[in-house]
Amino acid sequence: MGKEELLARLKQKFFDESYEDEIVPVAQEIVAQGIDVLEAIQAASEAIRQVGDAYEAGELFLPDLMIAGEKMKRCMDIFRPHLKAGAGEAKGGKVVLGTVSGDIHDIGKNLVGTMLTVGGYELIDLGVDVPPLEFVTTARDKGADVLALSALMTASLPYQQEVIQLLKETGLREKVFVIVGGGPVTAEFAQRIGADGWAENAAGALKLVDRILAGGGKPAQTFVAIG
Ligand code: B12
Repeated sequence: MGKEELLARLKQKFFDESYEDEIVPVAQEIVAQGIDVLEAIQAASEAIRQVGDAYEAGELFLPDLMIAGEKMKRCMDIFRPHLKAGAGEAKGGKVVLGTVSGDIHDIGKNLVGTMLTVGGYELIDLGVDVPPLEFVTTARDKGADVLALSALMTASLPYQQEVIQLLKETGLREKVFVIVGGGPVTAEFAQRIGADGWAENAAGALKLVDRILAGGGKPAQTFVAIG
């Protein structure tokens, strides 16, 4: 089976009424054929977003969303070690990452974390549903260079702004860069709430941290968007 056909089959698995484990052989075959796992992750991400669209349109239901999430995790378990194969040198920057309050989506966040780790950064992952104060105190206590905030729902977006506000109120805004991302987060929104940068996907998040940390003084002199 060729690359295009395999990637199409992977995407199709997100819509099949199949158990989550049934996607595993397809993902394994992709790895066995030496296909770039980043391309496969992108294909799976597109598929899971389409599942989200179908859910929003009332064509699929919450259990479908949950199974799709499990399928994505199975894929990532198989693809992740092959991202590590291209691991870079340790870069010395420390990133605190998490999904903001009220939001338990972690697939995209974990992907961002994987790319940053592969890219040589030290990662502190606070998990999901992280209150603004926890981001701020961890950044302070661990001496983080970058705070990376993920939000997947419109209802959780305001918490990204709240973290930045809290950093200002506690006099820590000049000590740490803030980058934001996630489905509903646009570059315009990121700039408006006073973040230092935004990226559309996990590969972009790594480029973003590279660019921001190379720039020197905190907060970044210019807002950086990687779309
Ligand atoms: C899978 C999924 C779930 C799974 C989550 C499993 C998990 N462990 O994460 C489950 C079933 C648990 C779930 C629950 C819910 N979900 Co949901 N879910 C999704 C779905 C289908 C896919 C999300 C995903 O994993 N995408 C794939 C990853 C790879 O992409 P990503 O997350 O966007 O991340 C990439 C970029 O955004 C970026 N990025 C992400 N974070 C960051 C951070 C930084 C700093 C940077 C730079 C970049 C960056 O890089 C990532 C990698 O490339 C989306 C649909 C969608 N369009 O996103 C809905 C969606 C997000 N969910 C939605 C909803 C409504 C819910 C529920 C409220 C449903 C319910 N009635 O209970 C609950 C919410 C629970 C809660 N309190 O959080 C809505 C949100 C609508 C809105 N705009 O507010 C969506 C958009 C579906 C829809 N179209 O209606 N969900």
